[in-house]
Amino acid sequence: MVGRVVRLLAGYYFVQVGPALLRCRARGKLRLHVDTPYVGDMVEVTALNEGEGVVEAILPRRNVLERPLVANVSQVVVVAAMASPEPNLILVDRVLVAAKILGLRGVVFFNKTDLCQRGELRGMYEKAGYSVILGSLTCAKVPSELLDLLRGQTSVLAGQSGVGKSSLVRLLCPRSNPPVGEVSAKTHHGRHTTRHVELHYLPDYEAFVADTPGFSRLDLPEELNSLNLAEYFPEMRSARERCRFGGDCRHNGEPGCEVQGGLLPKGAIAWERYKSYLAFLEEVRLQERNRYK
Ligand SMILES: Nc1nc2c(ncn2[C@@H]2O[C@H](COP(=O)(O)OP(=O)(O)OP(=O)(O)O)[C@@H](O)[C@H]2O)c(=O)[nH]1
Ligand SMILES: [Mg+2]
Ligand SMILES: [Zn+2]
Repeated sequence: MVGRVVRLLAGYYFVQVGPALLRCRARGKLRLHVDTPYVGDMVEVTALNEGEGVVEAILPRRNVLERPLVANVSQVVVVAAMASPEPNLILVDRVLVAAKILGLRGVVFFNKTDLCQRGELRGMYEKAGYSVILGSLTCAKVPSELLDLLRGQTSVLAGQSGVGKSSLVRLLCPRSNPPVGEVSAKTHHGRHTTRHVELHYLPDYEAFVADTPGFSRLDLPEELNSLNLAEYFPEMRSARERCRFGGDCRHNGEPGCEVQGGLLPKGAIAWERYKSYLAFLEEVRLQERNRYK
């Protein structure tokens, strides 16, 4: 039968097969191959007795996320807080660009609306074509729109430390009990509490969710260059045909640029997003310069 690896622990692979969780060893011949199962892998298993089993084979992977190492991911849910910690929008945009390059759907969840309301953030990301949810987990309820977006998906939660990723997993999956950290009053950062990667199974939604440790920096993917960067900002794509220099326009001061002359003044692109774009453009240009030196 086929199941999904949800956790690696002490040399065992925990495999979800329907409602059952099997504790498995990998078949000897599998271990001799270079490939060992990853969290997220679909695997062929043989059940033994008492919740034990053997992993016989790994089915082909649709994709592999490297950090954290998870196979067969379908979407990234970027979690940010309205306050405590202050939302780092450039970091949100970095994660969205990285997700887009991997072909993953991006969702943005702004948590902690009990502390601060910034309604403009919704429009800013919706214009860019992303699903956006605003909510607060303090009421111990996961926003229903977020539940709808998780349904049937394998989602990786990503974002700064202290924004509420583990709190979300704990509400989604009360039995899993991931560590939830206190936000330090001094730095407004959560303590880095989440370390290993694990898929939490939500049977009611046929969904899997992975928590990840918070981070505050993320390198841009190497596939980016100054000419393809705008393709990963969905709201800028339409400019390509309209800029005077077409696909050669970097949307940064060129004459007849549709981004600066049309989309920005019309409000079709948010200034904050364009600021992220310019910051990434600068970074990518530096990389290009170093590469061709
Ligand atoms: N005010 C408020 N606090 C929240 C909300 N959601 C979570 N918190 C608190 O924020 C703190 C950090 O939450 P965590 O879930 O540990 O954050 P995390 O994103 O998992 O952090 P790392 O594991 O460090 O990456 C905890 O004290 C939570 O109780 C919310 O909606 N409002
Ligand atoms: Mg956490
Ligand atoms: Zn342009």
